[in-house]
Amino acid sequence: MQTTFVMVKPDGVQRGLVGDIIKRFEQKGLRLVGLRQLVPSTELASTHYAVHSERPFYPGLLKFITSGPVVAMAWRGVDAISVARNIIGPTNGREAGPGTIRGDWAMDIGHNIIHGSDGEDTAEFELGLWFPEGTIEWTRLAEEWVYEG
Ligand code: DAT
Ligand code: MG
Repeated sequence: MQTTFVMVKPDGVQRGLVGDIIKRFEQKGLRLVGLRQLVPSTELASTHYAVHSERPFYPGLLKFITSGPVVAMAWRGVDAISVARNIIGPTNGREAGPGTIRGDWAMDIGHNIIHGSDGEDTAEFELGLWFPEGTIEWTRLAEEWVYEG
């Protein structure tokens, strides 16, 4: 079991996609273990994206992420990190395939609707950053039907 960090970015919130996005993760069989809406501070956004701090798009990325409310989520499941990345699709919405969130709803690289952790270390770092009080422990009974044995 892994827990991954997923965030609907300001464009996804403004475009009214939060419900449809949650539905995709929920119906896939992942378990929602954290959910909060907030307008990220520059400090939070810059820590989250620190790995990109030297990139030319970084100032614009920070301005975008702090421009309005985001919806931060924690999703748990077997291989949840790669499963979530597959649901999300590649960075550039124009290149993302149909059926993925970015493929269905995004037309740009920056305005690409959603973020998902890209590995175990980043997931741990991002979950600690956005959910400092931790995630929710609960049993989703449907997992008896989602997973075999
Ligand atoms: P991903 O979000 O698919 O993990 P990433 O980690 O490489 O992509 O980049 C983080 C975010 O930065 C990405 O979602 C959008 C923005 N970004 C990346 N490359 C960009 C570029 N060439 N121009 C503008 N924004 C970019
Ligand atoms: Mg990334």
